[in-house]
Amino acid sequence: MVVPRPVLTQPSPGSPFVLGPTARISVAGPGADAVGRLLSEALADDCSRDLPVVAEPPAFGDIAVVIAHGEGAHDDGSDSAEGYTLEVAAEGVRIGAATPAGAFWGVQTLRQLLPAAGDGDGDRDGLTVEQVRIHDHPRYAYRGAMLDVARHFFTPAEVKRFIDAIVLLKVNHLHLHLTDDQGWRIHIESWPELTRIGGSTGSDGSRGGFYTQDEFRNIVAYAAERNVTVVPELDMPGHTNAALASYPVLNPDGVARPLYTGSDVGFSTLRTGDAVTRRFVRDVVREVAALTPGPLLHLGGDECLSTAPDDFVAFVEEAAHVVAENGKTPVGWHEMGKAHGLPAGTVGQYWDFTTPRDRSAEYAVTFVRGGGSLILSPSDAAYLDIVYAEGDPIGQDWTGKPTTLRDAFVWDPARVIPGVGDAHILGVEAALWTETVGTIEEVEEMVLPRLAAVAEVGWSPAPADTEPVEAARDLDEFGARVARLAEHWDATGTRYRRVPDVPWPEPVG
Ligand code: TNX
Repeated sequence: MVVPRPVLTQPSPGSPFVLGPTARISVAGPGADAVGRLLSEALADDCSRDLPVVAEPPAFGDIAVVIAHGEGAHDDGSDSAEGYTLEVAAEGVRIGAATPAGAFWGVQTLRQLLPAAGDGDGDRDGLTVEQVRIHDHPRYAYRGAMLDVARHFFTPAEVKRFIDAIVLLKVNHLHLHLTDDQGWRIHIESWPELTRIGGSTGSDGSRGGFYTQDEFRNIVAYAAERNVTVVPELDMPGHTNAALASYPVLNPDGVARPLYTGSDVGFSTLRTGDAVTRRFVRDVVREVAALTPGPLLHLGGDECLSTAPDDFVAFVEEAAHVVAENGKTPVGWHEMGKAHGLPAGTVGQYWDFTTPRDRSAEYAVTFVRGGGSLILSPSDAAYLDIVYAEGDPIGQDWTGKPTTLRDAFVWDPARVIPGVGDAHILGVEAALWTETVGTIEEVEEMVLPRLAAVAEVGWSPAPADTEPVEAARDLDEFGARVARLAEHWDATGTRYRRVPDVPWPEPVG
């Protein structure tokens, strides 16, 4: 009963494992101690248990976390970077992995197998897990969730809460959409007005805010401890009204724009081809690259309806080279594939529908031709700001129809863009845009449970080539597993939407 569904689950008969009062977490191998401590914290949240972490061999009833070569769960005995094995027996639980990342995902699986029991009023003696042997590793190296902190700002504490929610689903990238028309959210020492002015408000006149560089580093570190890589996005040359309001010189006519709190897109553009704009791009990319240990830096490039087509191509090519010169791999929304002079290896993020329209597939293929790969975020499946149902008070409906749990679940990344299979797909990402989403509770309710579906699409094995995707993804079976997740969401006070198609547990409280 795990989400995402593991590669191999072999239940066996026999007495279950009981998490008894003297249970400990026994750790061995490089990095196991930190993973053990995260497991201990998680069990405190999930089921109000306080397990000590010890660097001693496991005794009867303990949970062992072992990190060593050969534990990485590949069928041929080689190590998968994020793979793990989980063995549950009456004597104890053993999580084996070749890396801390793999062990951490094994921990998430164990959390899901254990019954969650809220604030200590649950049945503490009844924490049992049936015997099972799980072998697991991801289909894609990149499973992402995007949070738009530009439209509505979310504090560092709220972003951490979001990270806590995504890791339970083995999502390993947090894409932060840091800049847009409505706000600039990362402090830039060399251009301080970006946050002083451009960070002062947000969609619907909301509170505004920004991360200092220390706060941003702290978010990155919190994520890294949990095997989540932060992908910062500086969206340009469109979606830049907040920057244009902060510095007159960045505007095509040299006149500062007023701050913007509405929901239109496509109306703003930097003054492309200008020396000051070039310096601006070099400065913001350099500072953000320096704050980012991860390999990817996202330049946006979407919906640049106010930039002349030739200027757009010249601008994104130059900006992407600046990213590469700063040691990062550029990422761009698929429109950036209009440019054929991007640095080799530039990653594209596809956001058109699961059935491509217009020229979106052609633009996406540009990245593959250039030696790069693709992240798939089809907006009719993976845009989690789209309403669940007609008439919802929160969410957008521009895709033409609501995105149900089924829509988020029943699609396959290798069947979206003709000619683009797994060899050219880096992974999948669910995106939460926040024009209409103002609080972290609303964020959670838009994301859960649909993120569980996208996470499973990104982690679990591909359907057989011959199998229609509708047959491969059994919504009833998935819904039963999602219902178990709700126990964890209830126990940790995480909000979710009680969509149809899921046999939800009785509401608590
Ligand atoms: C499209 S798709 C956008 C965002 C909006 C979102 C709303 C893409 C890369 N950009 O600017 O927030 O739709 O659903």
